[in-house]
Amino acid sequence: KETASLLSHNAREEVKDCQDPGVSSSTRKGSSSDGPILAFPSISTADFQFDHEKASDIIVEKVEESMDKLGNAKLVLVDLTRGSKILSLVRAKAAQKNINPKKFFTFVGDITKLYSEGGLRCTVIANAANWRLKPGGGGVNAAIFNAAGPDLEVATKEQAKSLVPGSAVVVPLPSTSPLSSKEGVTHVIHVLGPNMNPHRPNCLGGDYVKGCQILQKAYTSLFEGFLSIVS
Ligand code: AR6
Repeated sequence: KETASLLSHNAREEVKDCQDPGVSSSTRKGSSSDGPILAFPSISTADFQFDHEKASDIIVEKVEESMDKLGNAKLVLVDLTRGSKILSLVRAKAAQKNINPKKFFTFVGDITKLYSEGGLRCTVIANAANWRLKPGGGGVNAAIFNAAGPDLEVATKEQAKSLVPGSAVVVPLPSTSPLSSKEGVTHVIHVLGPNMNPHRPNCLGGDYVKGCQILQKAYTSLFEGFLSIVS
């Protein structure tokens, strides 16, 4: 309960303190005049132990590549805590590259409660999935499957049985799911990133040449999946 209220507090603070000129108050309230938003976690950088410097370079590079295709849509990188290293790295690198803060920004909060606790309406959210597309396992995967209820598991099975590293699958979320009714989420995109953790399947054993290629492919698939929904 304490963690929940802390997260909620953080999310509200982010809204209140947000210096980012790109996040208009109507975006935060989820006004319909704003374009669709994809909220995504940093793929592979927690349980899968991918290097944060390398991951942040890839996130910024891939975001930059998609900028021209977004139209009025936006991308938001989300993490749970204000002290998130990946969020600070990405913020700094995106600013260096002059990435339009109206189209890409970072947000502190639980990706399953962005609207109810953070006031940010994101119709599409990404999941850092496992290859079996199974619920549980911890991290953002467990949080999203728990919040969405059994509807997400059923809907996921209709789209795919498994994922190869570097790929993504778009899953339309039934309106009966609490994540749809409470948070306004219409689609979940499962993404499988590279794994550097020897205790998880398909570990790359420190091969960052392969790892970076797979993470690049993962973000390309994620952003293409999002664009296929909104275009
Ligand atoms: N809201 C926002 N961000 C979150 C949340 C949340 N509720 N929970 C975690 N994060 P991880 P991976 C952030 O470990 O490294 C799973 O067990 C977290 O701080 O979820 O790709 C799967 O089943 C980090 O920045 O994913 C796979 O087996 C980011 O989400 C494996 O872990 C990703 O952390 C995937 O590992």
